[in-house]
Amino acid sequence: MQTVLYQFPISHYCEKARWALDYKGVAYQQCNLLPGLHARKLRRWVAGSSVPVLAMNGEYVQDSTAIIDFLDRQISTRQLTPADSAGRAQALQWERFAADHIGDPLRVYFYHYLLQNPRSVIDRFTQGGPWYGRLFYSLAFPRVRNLIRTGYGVSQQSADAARQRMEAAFTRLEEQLHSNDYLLDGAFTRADLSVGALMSPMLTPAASSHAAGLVPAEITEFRRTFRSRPLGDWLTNLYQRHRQANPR
Ligand SMILES: N[C@@H](CCC(=O)N[C@@H](CS)C(=O)NCC(=O)O)C(=O)O
Repeated sequence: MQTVLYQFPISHYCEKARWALDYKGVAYQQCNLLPGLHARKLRRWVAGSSVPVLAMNGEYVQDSTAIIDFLDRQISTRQLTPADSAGRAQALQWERFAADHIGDPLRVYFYHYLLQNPRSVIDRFTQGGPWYGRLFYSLAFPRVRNLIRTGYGVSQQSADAARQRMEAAFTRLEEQLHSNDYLLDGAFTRADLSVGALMSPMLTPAASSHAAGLVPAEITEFRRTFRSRPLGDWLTNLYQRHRQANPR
């Protein structure tokens, strides 16, 4: 069985799984699914509809946290989970913190602004996916947009609250890091990987493969503010030191 990561390229939870796979040196293929059609493909293997889902060694593993657990069990080198139980508990606590205080609110904030410009979302949703992606969204985008807004509770009010929640989390992380490189005692762990991956949309350059005009002004301003913080430097350094793409 070939190792395959079923994913959305836009998803920061999928970036968490990609980073873990690359860090472990696993050779894998990415299978990009179209948000809105993805659940049909996944339901033959897993119970829920969320990505990432990893197919490896005869198993289908859903959820980025479960994927890191699985990789640490399968591959003994470059452990991402601390060996001692106290360290493990702390790492998992930071991983949950990253999801609750960054991953989920960041998605609300970004979608609130991105969904106002269908082209910017469709470009991201169809990147590296099936040939019929654009055709699908030319018909189904309004419905998919409603599902996203309802599913994640996206509104101006929730976007404002999400930004406040993230800014409080950035402060909390800066307090924890102080001048250290890592969240836990001097070593890179899944705590750093999780926080780093879920903050990765803050680093995406405004003018990469997408036209700069397609990044809403609110997101550009949020990224600029973030990058001027100590945490912005920490994230850039973390990516430089620990996020080598697996040469494939
Ligand atoms: N707890 C999950 C969260 C993953 C998640 O929220 N994935 C989103 C994309 S960012 C998704 O698949 N949404 C579509 C769905 O749930 O059907 C994890 O860590 O993998």
